[in-house]
Amino acid sequence: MTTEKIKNYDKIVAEHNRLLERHNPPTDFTNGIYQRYTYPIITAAHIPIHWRYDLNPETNPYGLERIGVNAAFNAGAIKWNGKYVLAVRTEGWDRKSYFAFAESDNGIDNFKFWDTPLLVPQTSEPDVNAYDMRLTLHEDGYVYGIFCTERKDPNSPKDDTSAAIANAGIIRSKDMKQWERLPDLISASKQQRNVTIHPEFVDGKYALYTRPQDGFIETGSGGGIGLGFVDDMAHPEVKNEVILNPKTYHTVYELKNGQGPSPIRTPEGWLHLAHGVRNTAAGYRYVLYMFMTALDDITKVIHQPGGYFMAPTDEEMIGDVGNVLFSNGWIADDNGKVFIYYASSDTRMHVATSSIPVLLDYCKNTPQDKLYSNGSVQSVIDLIERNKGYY
Ligand code: M1P
Repeated sequence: MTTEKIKNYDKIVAEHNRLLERHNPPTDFTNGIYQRYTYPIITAAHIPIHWRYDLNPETNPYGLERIGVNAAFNAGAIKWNGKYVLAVRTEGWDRKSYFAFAESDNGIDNFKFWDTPLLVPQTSEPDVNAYDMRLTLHEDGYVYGIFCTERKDPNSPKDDTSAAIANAGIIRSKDMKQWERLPDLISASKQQRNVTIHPEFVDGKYALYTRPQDGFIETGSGGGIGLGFVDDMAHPEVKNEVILNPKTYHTVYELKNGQGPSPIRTPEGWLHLAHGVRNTAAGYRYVLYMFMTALDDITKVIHQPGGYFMAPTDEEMIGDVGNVLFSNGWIADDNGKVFIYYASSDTRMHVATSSIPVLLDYCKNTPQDKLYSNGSVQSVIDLIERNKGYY
């Protein structure tokens, strides 16, 4: 062990420790539905120093950061060995994303990264970019990590250097250390993103939430959040894909939507968290919304509150891709507390907390989107009527 240090080492370490050890109190305000927290839980600056700096003063005499991280966001989540574990989308200065696991004892702060980032086993066609992993413990005993694998479109014109194809890459593990790569998803759609697995078998089959899309960005005729069934995850071909939750004119999911993490089972139905996208003069706006499906028929939406569940506020609106909230991870504890892990503006990770009873109340009793302005006004008038005598 050498005592020689690179330039500014002590300062870099002190700042890093301050971030990692920072207590994250709840914000003063809550709307009753969820509680936000004061600080982002993971940012690019949380990534271990020895993943970024050459710490040998001989080979790094000026103390330069060698492999910089641009953003840490869109994390999958799972409770594992009593810890809150996130699979963080870590995006380097080179724009490539990879997965890095970080864990916390309380799910709110003090997230620490595991020793090394995950080297994902490859198929015969390497992932050019890999991101947005959903982590799901399935009743078959495996933890599935389903992520977006992106590759250049081989059929694009030669001078088009950005046309890409997105599909679902799949890995699974029984110990979260050794991962087996399965073939990529086979589906009727040209592209897929935001795919995750239902945690239970349905009539003996695996069920996958999908998001068929025509183009890399535009979903086109891909009508919303899909659901399809797979006989064997070692041959993941989705059959009978149906649209479970369509994109809809003049809603917060007008342009496109996507399932977030896998749904949570409750006594009254499956709780779903999703993102909805609409277009604006300032670009796309991504918000989170919720819906519920029936326990005895997961193709049936039984409740869908109108509007968004969470939208970007304050600092959350600013980042690499502004005005975006995105979630692909949540954890429900046995006591009913729910940790919602969400990213803002493709830049950083946050947590919000709620509970199963509160989220059920929110889903069941928030008025639906009636799809007309007068319908929205009617919902307000109905509430005013019911409130008479209370104000
Ligand atoms: O930039 C916002 C999000 O865009 C994509 O999501 P979707 O396919 O639903 O539009 C993803 O690239 C996601 O990672 C990103 O956060």
